[in-house]
Amino acid sequence: MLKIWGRTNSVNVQKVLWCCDELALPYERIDAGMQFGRNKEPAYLSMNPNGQIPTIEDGDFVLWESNSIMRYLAMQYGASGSLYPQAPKARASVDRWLDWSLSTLQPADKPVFWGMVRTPVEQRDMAALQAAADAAGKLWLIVDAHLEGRSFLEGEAFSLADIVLGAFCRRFIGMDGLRKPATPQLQRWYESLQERPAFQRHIAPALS
Ligand SMILES: N[C@@H](CCC(=O)N[C@@H](CS)C(=O)NCC(=O)O)C(=O)O
Repeated sequence: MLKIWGRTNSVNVQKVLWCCDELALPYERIDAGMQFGRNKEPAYLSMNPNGQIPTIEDGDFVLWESNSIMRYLAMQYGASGSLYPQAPKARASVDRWLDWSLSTLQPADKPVFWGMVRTPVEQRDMAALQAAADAAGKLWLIVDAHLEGRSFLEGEAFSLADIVLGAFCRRFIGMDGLRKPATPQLQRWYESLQERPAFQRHIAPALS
């Protein structure tokens, strides 16, 4: 059975778990990272020299980088579905959101998430956090505009792009205490994601 290494409060692990559920793919998950350790041990480093989570083992095939893992799972176990479409333009359109999440969105999300969720209240620099939230908000306005007239990020079919951005959006829309721009299309899309059992199971739980 597919093995997934990583703690459930990591957004990059959550994306992979959500993907597995959309594919109805059974897996065994092993806690690793932060308080669980394991990811700096030699056995883990031999699978993933970055010492980061997630890592998967599918038989003797080992893979790290969450977006690459999702692409692999969708190709291997869901090739006929919409998660990772085969037509070049449709696939490239999904890919750009996956790349954008790594290059642009996650770096903007990280200071807000760590500051608001993993920093004690009395140590929070709220002015800096609001500035970081404003920078992230500008990115979400791009997504909001793109969603106009679309049910999902790439049209009428749910894809890996919705998983990746949906997991990060939970941290943006679902986080109180900071001012955010109005994003009506994003809100409408996010509400549709909240109806999905995999979202409720892996993404909705409290941020930690
Ligand atoms: N680009 C990598 C990033 C992996 C990453 O940053 N993982 C974090 C958790 S989200 C990690 O391993 N943190 C160290 C730890 O949990 O001990 C991916 O998408 O898989």
